[in-house]
Amino acid sequence: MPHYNAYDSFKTKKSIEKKQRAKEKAFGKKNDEVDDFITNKCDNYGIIIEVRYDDAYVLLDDEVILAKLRKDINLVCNQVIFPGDKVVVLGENGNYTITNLIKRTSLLSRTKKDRTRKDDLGLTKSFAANVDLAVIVVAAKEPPLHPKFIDRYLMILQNSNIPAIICLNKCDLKTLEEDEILSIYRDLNIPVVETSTYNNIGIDELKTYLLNKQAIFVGNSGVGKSSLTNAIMGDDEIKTSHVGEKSKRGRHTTTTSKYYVWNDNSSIIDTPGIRSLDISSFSPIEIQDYFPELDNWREKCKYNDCLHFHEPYDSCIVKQGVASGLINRDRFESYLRIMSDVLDEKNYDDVLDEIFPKKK
Ligand SMILES: Nc1nc2c(ncn2[C@@H]2O[C@H](COP(=O)(O)OP(=O)(O)OP(=O)(O)O)[C@@H](O)[C@H]2O)c(=O)[nH]1
Ligand SMILES: [Mg+2]
Ligand SMILES: [Zn+2]
Repeated sequence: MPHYNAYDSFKTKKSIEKKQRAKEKAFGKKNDEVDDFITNKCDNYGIIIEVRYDDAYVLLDDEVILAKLRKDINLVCNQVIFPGDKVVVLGENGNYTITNLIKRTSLLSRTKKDRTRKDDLGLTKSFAANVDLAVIVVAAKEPPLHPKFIDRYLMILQNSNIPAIICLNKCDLKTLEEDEILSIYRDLNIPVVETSTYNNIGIDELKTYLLNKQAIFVGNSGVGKSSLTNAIMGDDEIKTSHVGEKSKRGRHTTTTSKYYVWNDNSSIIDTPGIRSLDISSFSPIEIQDYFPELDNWREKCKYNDCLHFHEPYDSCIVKQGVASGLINRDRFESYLRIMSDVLDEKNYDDVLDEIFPKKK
């Protein structure tokens, strides 16, 4: 049993609130003091490559420099700026300061949940800014392909107005089973590229999607995001999570997001495998907007605010559609999982049992 200490929790909550207030101070529109940190436009800017605790690597005029955050911001660097951010930098000879942040077009975040706490305080952590295209990387096998990861990413990305494509890596291990799963997404008009970094399959096709974009690779640990980044960069500079036969130094799993330029105007942000995405801002009723295949069904449910969750089977046409096989079961299962997270209820299995009663 994890130890639960109410005082600790109170302290954490206070410190989170304090950080949140500081953040609002840094970014909130109403605050005049530091409002000038975010600027609308500047022609001479650097791009954040990697952020550490209290400084960041910045790509400035073809050179990589290390810079600190302006003192009056009063927050650590990795709470304020993220790879892909455009910043104004002042200084020279190894002494550089990030004075301004150019207004972002997008910001991707995940929730870092502390599961040992009963109150389950969700801390939001961002990992990339100004993304034009997201590549949801999945593997045919190792780890196994499951729609639930793809669906969550699609939701977050669509909500942030970031176009997404799916890259099925390790296609050298693909079987019919994976083809069936991928067809769900092809039917939804989401581009799917199949790659193998081992056999150099699909890399050129993937590049056509990435050209002239600031792209991000997202997906679970071990699917091959860093291997793909290597394949596109054309070198072996990035460590991948392969356990070397001789060295046995362990997995080189990526721990922080990092920005790579592979062509004049094209870049990739390689990210660590992320499990929990921040879906706390979604309301239960809007979840189904991200499952367009439910569109023609949901309006026929008895209640017009039907969540297809607690409502009785007889009143819910969506549940009946899943039972008859006309709505894909895997996708509906992902919908239920997301719904149970948003509602903070863990009983989505009961809903599946209701649709597919177990034979006695
Ligand atoms: N069979 C096969 N294995 C691959 C392929 N591409 C990468 N791998 C292997 O998959 C493992 C994980 O690759 P990484 O590139 O480190 O995966 P990652 O997504 O960056 O993982 P994290 O950094 O932990 O998020 C390594 O052992 C690679 O050699 C492929 O096309 N086919
Ligand atoms: Mg990696
Ligand atoms: Zn319904």
